[in-house]
Amino acid sequence: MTIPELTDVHAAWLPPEAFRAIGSRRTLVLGDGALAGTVHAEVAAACARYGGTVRRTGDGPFDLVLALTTAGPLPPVAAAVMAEAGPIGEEGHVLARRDGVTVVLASAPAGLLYGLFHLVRLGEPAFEAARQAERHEPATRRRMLDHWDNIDVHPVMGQVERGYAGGSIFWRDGVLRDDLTRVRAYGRLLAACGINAIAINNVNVHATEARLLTDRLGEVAAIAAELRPYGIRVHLSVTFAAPIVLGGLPTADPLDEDVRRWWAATTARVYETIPDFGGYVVKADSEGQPGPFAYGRSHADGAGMLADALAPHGGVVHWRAFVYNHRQDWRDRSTDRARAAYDHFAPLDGRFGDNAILQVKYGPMDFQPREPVSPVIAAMPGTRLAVEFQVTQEYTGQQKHVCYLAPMWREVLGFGPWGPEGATVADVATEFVAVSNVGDDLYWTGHPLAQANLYAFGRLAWDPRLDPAAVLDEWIDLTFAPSPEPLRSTLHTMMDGSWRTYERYTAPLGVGFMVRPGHHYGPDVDGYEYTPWGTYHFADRDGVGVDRTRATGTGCTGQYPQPWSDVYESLEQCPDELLLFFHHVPYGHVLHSGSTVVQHIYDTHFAGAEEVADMRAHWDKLEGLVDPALHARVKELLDEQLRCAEEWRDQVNAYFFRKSGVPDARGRRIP
Ligand code: GCW
Repeated sequence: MTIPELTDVHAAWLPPEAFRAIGSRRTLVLGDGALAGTVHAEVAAACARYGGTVRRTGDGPFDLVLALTTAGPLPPVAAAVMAEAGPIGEEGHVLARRDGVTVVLASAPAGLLYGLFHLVRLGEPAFEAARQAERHEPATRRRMLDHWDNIDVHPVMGQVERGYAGGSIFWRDGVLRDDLTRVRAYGRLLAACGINAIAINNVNVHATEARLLTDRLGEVAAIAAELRPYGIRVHLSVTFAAPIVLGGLPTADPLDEDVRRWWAATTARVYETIPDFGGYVVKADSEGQPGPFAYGRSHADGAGMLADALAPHGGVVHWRAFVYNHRQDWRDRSTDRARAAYDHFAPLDGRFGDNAILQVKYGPMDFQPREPVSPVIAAMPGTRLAVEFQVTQEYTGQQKHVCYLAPMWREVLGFGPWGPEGATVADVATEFVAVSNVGDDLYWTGHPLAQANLYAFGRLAWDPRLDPAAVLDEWIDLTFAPSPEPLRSTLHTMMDGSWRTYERYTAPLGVGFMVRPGHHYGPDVDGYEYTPWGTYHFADRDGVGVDRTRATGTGCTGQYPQPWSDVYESLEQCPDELLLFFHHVPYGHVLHSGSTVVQHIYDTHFAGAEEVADMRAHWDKLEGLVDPALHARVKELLDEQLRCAEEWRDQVNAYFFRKSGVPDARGRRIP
């Protein structure tokens, strides 16, 4: 196998330098099969560069042994580690160092691959002090990315819906790319942060892309072939109307026998072509996509039909819970979009089969920089849940702004406790999914620093307890290896708090949106206020916020388990950062912080824009320490981030000053 080694900026968190420690050692790779072959090829490529050696049999001396426990006979040092380690899960590995040899053991090939990348992350220290056997296992079986790529260029959305990094890495000019080297390199990057599944096309399935399921299946197979050596399975977004649009049937009713037969036969053909195919992703009855409601059927019926078609082949269906009325009347104060997913899905708990996974966005609205956790996550103990995050920065600066999202995701994953067992989101989720942020851009993600979000998502999906600040340092150390000071600490300072900075200069106190309609970039406080989309802030001359209480509002607080149901209901207990998500309050309302709502708005907006100016000043100091083209790209983007943050600051502050008539207590200029 050839390793798609990309150099410099293309290499993201796997630059050649990251392999120096391994590549300068004497290594034994023991084990058969394709993924063990990948491990061998990776080590061989590193050795070719750094002077080490790699063998697949024979006696030592070795500095590193990477072995499958089934490969036997193991060298004595590895056998000793194995005796100590006990059983190892399918994707896990055990790492130890004794008698001057570093040993990585796995019971299955994927574990060996993840063990290799663990060594890459550790670098030189993996070959220094002795180590007791440490076991590393992923928290969940599937760690998945959803691409919103189209084959064709959509007139409004472009080729990648909500994509900010150029065109698709899979398709170009309406056909599969001839050269899929970058797809292989992408798989390599993903494996190195723990991802093992991707859905390759948009959940809004248009006519051309629908055909990936049938006559264009060969393209899916070609992509799967590139990703397979890195342990990644391919999934496909399908349209619920496929039996009609592809099969020529008069209906897509999930209880209709012909429809069920069509899905069974079509799915069987998919598995004949791609035996390790992962399964389907479905957005149904959402934002205009077809679904079971048209036939008077439930979403459990719809998901069940696809789960049944996939079950004989070991596949799964990811069924999205993002179902709400996007044509609501803004005058109707009783309809609350935040309630919709719970209202639709909680009553169906227990009705999704074992291979149906309900995919729930982390918040009840839509990927805002600050939302409470979706109440669906706590409400469906009898259902397998995937929590969906958005790595692509639709609402968080569109990869023009530095916004390191892992601290937000970590808060969501650790949210709780609720119930007698004190559960958290990470405890109840079966898996984690995120919308990808890559495209054919030179740096993969448009903003070079946005690579950190992709990396961090993979790492948190592997281990939701990781500290986002430590993950950030890992990413910096790999990407900018050997990351000398002041590069390392400056990047850390710029990025670690950047999500909170973004929150400060955009919509205040959890109220959300206030973005320009359609493309969602930049401020427009009333942009969505009188629209059918269900995303309102209800500001008037006296106050702002959405009353979602049981006492006087939409009752959304009642969807939460205790203690959160009461915490959110109570004006006194509701955390400041979510105040306007749950309550409508006067501008003079005093927050826990001691500030009034309106003064908080002014203060945070001035502070947020200032923090961006600081970020830019930090970056200027790194000139000469990073690749000049990369430096220039980030510098240009920071100029835009500052321009945009000032625009947000001035629009939001002016809006609330004009509504409330309350001057800034510190007398700063509000336009
Ligand atoms: O956030 C919204 C986006 C849509 C997207 C939708 C979804 C793919 O604005 O572009 O459609 O969410 O998650 O389905």
